[in-house]
Amino acid sequence: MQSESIKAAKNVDQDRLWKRLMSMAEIGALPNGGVNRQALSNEDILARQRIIKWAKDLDFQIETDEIANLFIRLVGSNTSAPPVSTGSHLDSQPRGGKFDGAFGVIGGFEALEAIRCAGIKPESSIELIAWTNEEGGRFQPGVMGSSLFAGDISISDQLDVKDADGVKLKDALSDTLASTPDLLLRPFKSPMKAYIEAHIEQGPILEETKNKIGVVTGIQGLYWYGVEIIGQEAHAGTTPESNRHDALQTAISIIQDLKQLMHDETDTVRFTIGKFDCEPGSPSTIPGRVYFTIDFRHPEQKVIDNIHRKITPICNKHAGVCKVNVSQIIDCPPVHFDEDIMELIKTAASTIGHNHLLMPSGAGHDAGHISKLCPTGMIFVPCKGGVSHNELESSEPEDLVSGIQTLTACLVELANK
Ligand code: HGY
Ligand code: MN
Ligand code: MN
Repeated sequence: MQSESIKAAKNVDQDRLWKRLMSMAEIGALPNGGVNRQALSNEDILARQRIIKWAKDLDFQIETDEIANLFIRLVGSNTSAPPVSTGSHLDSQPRGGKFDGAFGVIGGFEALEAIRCAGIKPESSIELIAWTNEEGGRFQPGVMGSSLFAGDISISDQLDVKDADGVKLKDALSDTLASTPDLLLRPFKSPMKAYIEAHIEQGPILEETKNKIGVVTGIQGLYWYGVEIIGQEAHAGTTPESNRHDALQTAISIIQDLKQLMHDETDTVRFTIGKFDCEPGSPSTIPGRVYFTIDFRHPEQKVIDNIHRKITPICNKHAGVCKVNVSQIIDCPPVHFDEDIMELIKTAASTIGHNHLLMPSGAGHDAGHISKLCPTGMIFVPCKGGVSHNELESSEPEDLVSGIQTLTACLVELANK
């Protein structure tokens, strides 16, 4: 590893990193210590404006694109070479933690500042990206900004998606873009030399094995579906069973059958029904409409395919007098990260003195889509008890800084290669 890479890593400042993370956590702060900073919301806009101000203070170059992904660049000596990139997301779950996504964005920003403080002008530029709508809590699908950037989905299919209040994505998006009027727009799929994302593990393995750094081998397959059941609203007191088109009872039969399908002795399948709407939601009206999401994950494509092909038939089997519509929202096959990038992360961690562990990611990440465009990897750091997507999510400053030291060394090594 070049001395410049290590010199840059040594300039990573733990207090500066922590202060910026806590400053970002003020935006959308919740009473129990978490954040609600959902995609393209006012809180998301404030978060973008805050990091843009920090970037302008350091003369970094800033650009955006038509889904409001944010690009913050430390310009290298060879401005025509594609940048080495890092990034993650600023949007959160409705009751998310301070570190999911924000650590990778603020940590990437710290890497740029540390390189600048070290007086290093890398050969290729080094770029931080804040991807729009990774979580997909407000507007489905998730990993929207990175999948649009990678060309895996088209923006025209997203613009009319509505949130729970009926706000269309295109309206929230135009407000967000209007909040950064002076930024140049760049096209999707702009070239990248390599991409490394830093993220909290969101699981207990690093903490349990007392490792500082997770060298991520890949991401398990992640599939989302939306199931809509249309029955008929009717009076709870006067409608006999034989006349009921009860959307909720149909949903219950479907979900019980899905639970059977997803049952796995090895406890490897991850099956979640996270969003469940039942209308009109009044005690004495028979539910006329139910909408719920299916999130299932597994590391092996053949298991995924076997489950995937059975989901719609199960839903149709229980439809009865109701109408059932099944739509696929996300289909992210398992991802394997670049071997050379993994080797580089291992070398950087060892050289700096952080023990490390090769491990897969149970959570989905923007790096999954970016891995189709360039050599990609991820760096994990421990989080307390592996708790995430929960206000109690927490991580130690010493662990966070170890991850960013490792990231910084990798970015400079790649930029000077
Ligand atoms: O759902 C996920 O895996 C990611 O944390 N959004
Ligand atoms: Mn995340
Ligand atoms: Mn998340």
